[in-house]
Amino acid sequence: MSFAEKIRLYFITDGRSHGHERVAEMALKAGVKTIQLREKRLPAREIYGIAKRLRRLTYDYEALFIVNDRFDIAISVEADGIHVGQEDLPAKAIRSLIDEKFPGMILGVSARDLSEALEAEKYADYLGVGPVFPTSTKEDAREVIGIDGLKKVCSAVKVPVVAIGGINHSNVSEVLKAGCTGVAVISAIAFSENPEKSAEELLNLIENSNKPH
Ligand code: 3NM
Repeated sequence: MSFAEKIRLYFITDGRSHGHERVAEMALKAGVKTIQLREKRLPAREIYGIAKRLRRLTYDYEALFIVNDRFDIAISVEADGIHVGQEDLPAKAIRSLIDEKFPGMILGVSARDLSEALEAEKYADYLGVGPVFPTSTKEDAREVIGIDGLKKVCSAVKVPVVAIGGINHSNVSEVLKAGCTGVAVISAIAFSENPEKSAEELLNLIENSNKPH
């Protein structure tokens, strides 16, 4: 399966529902091929433990494992990739480290508008772009960029774009039509009563949308 196919549905676990491992395993069982660990509350030692277990799980399911923000933890558990936001370690610095010491590691960078996206794509293997719609999952999310904002970024950058923010079953097809490679979700899976079923339904909707490009 290609990288583009793997990031078509990108699940982020932030630990606020069902527990990281349980919800990640439900998503993996449904067929999700990219899991990101985004843990902002716990001490490093605990995040490391969770990351190690998620690394094992994602190996078993042949899925990508990406760690948010914590490059130290990503390296320690041999994650496939690291994802950084605009307030985290600079993408440029991480790119140099990856090229020098961790070749092949994936670098994802969040971008909230066209100028951030154009800067980030110099270093990133993919961009996380949003919030496309209002989200209550990220307290410090900026104003929404909407489908039009997403389209602008997707047509301007060369690296794959993963759209994020308020994406769910009712809008996923519209989001993919904007030209992005994949969609990232937290609540559409994690806050569902049945995360596995929810992930399966999202994958079906995605399967019926346009193919990745
Ligand atoms: N980053 P949900 S929005 C983690 O815009 C995150 O960069 C965003 O959660 C960004 O799928 C977001 O529940 C939260 O809306 C996504």
